[in-house]
Amino acid sequence: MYTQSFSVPDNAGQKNVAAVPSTENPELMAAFDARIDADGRIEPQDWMPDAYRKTLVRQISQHAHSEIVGMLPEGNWISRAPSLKRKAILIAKVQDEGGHGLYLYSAAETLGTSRDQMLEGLHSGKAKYSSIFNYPTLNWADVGVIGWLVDGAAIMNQIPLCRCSYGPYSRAMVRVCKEESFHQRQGYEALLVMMQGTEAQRAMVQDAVNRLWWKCLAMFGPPDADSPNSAQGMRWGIKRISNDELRQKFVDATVPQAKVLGVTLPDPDLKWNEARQHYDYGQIDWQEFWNTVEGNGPCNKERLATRVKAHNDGQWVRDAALAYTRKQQQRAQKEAA
Ligand code: BYC
Repeated sequence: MYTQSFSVPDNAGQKNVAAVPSTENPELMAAFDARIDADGRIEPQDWMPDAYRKTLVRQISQHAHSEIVGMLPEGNWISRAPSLKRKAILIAKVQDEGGHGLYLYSAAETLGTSRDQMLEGLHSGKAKYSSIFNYPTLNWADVGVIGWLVDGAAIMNQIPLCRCSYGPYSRAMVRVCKEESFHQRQGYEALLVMMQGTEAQRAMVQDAVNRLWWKCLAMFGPPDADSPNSAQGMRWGIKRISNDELRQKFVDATVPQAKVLGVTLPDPDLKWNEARQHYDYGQIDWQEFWNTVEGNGPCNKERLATRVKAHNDGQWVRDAALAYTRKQQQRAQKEAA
């Protein structure tokens, strides 16, 4: 449904933002700007302005946190999956999300920020993670809808990141997108099966779509006009397509999928606009979005408490691994002496 071939022009969005005036070394800055303008890649050993480094650490670590916290709403359903097949698929998917978090933390570490610093940001509530994971998963159809719509929105946003100017992030995203594509398909297939089932199953699917549709549209971030980071992110080739353009692409791709599935998207204003060659859609509740991003959504506290507990419960594993490494080093030193 979404593929790696999703086409992104080389310099989409970069042209209309001037380079930031900088107090950094002008020669290094000029070389950096020239590489960005030529759509080159920046690697960890390359010089980069502090603000570029900070933006990347912010975005990549938040992305990593989203993958890790994103394991929780679906993880809740592993023990209640309706069949062995669905359980095996769900375990594999949730495990993939954990893997995505690890690649992304590793990519962010190449920028000089430690995993401990990033986790401290998450656990103290300072760092953000995707708003979508602060809503409950009330029935089995939610798991299918997360695959279809949440992973679908994630792929739409993440395929352009495979062309991000920072090498380690862009390379991590290639594998992440391939796996997200499987996640999206498994969710859609699970829903297709439910829609061919009983009236009660069809009602569950519709209920899940009704609850999650608007939250998925908000995943793309605030409207372009209210997005403080977009212009600079585009200029630096981190973001390639704006929040609103990606949201529109997602709506356009999803409407025909909803028709095939036989569900209604809960938006009376959703209709094809012949002049724009896009679907028009209604107003997103941005106040509700910001309230959730600021920590006051229905599950924010529960999600963070679960993550902090898992981290604390795993302390003995980290202690044991460090003790083992120390023992190995001491043995090597003794042998060398
Ligand atoms: N939720 O200026 P803007 C997944 C924040 S996980 C929370 O537009 P930017 C999956 C934003 O951070 C998918 N916060 O920012 C896993 C910024 O605050 P700060 C996660 C949001 O960075 C498991 C402020 O609002 N994907 O796929 O230019 C199971 C202003 O926004 C959100 C990624 O993380 C939000 N929805 O653009 C299933 C992709 N939106 O940082 C699936 C990588 C915005 O200034 N990230 N904010 O304090 C990105 O592409 C960009 O960071 C965003 C935001 C498009 C999200």
